[in-house]
Amino acid sequence: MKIVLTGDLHLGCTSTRIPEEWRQSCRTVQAWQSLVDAVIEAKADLLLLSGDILDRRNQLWEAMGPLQQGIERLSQAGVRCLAVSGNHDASSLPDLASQFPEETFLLLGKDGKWQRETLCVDGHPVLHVDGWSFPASVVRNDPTLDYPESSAQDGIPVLAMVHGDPGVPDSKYAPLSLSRLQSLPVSAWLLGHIHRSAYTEGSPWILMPGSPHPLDPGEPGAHHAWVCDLSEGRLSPPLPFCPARLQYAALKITISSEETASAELLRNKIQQAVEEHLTAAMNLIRLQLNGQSAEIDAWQECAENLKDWSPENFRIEKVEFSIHPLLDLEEVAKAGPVPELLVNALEELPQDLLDRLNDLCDSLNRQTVFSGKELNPLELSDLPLTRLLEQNLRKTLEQLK
Ligand SMILES: [Mn+2]
Repeated sequence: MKIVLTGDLHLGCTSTRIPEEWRQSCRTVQAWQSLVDAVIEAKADLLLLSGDILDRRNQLWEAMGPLQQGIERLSQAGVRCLAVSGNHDASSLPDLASQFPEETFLLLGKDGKWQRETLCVDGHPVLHVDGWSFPASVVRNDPTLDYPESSAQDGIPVLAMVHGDPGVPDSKYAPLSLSRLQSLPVSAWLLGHIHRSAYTEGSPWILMPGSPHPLDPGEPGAHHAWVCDLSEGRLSPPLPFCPARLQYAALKITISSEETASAELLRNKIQQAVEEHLTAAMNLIRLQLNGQSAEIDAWQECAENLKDWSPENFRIEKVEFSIHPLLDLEEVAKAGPVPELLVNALEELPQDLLDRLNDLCDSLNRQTVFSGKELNPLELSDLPLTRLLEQNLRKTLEQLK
């Protein structure tokens, strides 16, 4: 049995900051239609949807039609859908589910009560799917606290689905704990809510599928659905399935001081980096240009021209220009006590300033918005303030020269 797993489609939304000519292909409704095609093509048996299928804020009624049509197409191809609702579709998904027979589309765990559906092949039970749905858009308790552990023990694999916020105990979107999830008697967990995917190996394995299509530059990297196999009573670990056509990406290009400023050279460097690192059909790039050069103005103009460049598979969304004038710091330091102080500060920021910046990092890392989102903790070099300081020090030194 082949099972496709996904969630957080947010049907009704369109990816932000994209060029007009990409708009049509960057609608989540379009991504859903591509996913339905891929599921049918792969001859999957089951599609599991882990909540926030519909977006509460965007084009809800326009999204309903394509969702219904997709479910019908899947049903005609013999693919059944099982879903749970999330904070965005706590009220809209039950409405949708009521329009379909349970053999076509089943919403599990309505009203916040765990529900089990047992799937059979040739009349024999092969898989239990347990699910819990958001009863309202805010849920402050961990839904797995009511998970009925006693019903699980009959040797048949159990795949459990729940939408929620792992590692954020005070979340208003169903706080979950990975260690509690792993302690429960199931074979695998399909979660939803966080748009960046995360896979935790083990028994049970835990999959946060991430959104199958990225929505804004805050969701960089590859996005896709997942697929796993059930054979001989075992669920295989999930693998990527149906890659998103769009990817938000950051790219760093370094200019060396020997290179003469040239639009063609810059474009070649970018093209090469895209070929090496980016695989999506459409890549929206935040470019960082680094290095030192005697031709700052010329490079600046080359960077400026990038916004009129429209290659087939990528666009430059934004350029962070960090090419600095060639500066002999040793020479500059000799000019007097103030330049010396500034050169020293550029090489190593004064300790009291570093301490204060580190405190700022710490306090940002303690905010719940960072913890539990599987983001790496912020470091000093991530702070725009640190970069700004360095840039300003450089500027001052350039003027002193
Ligand atoms: Mn959510």
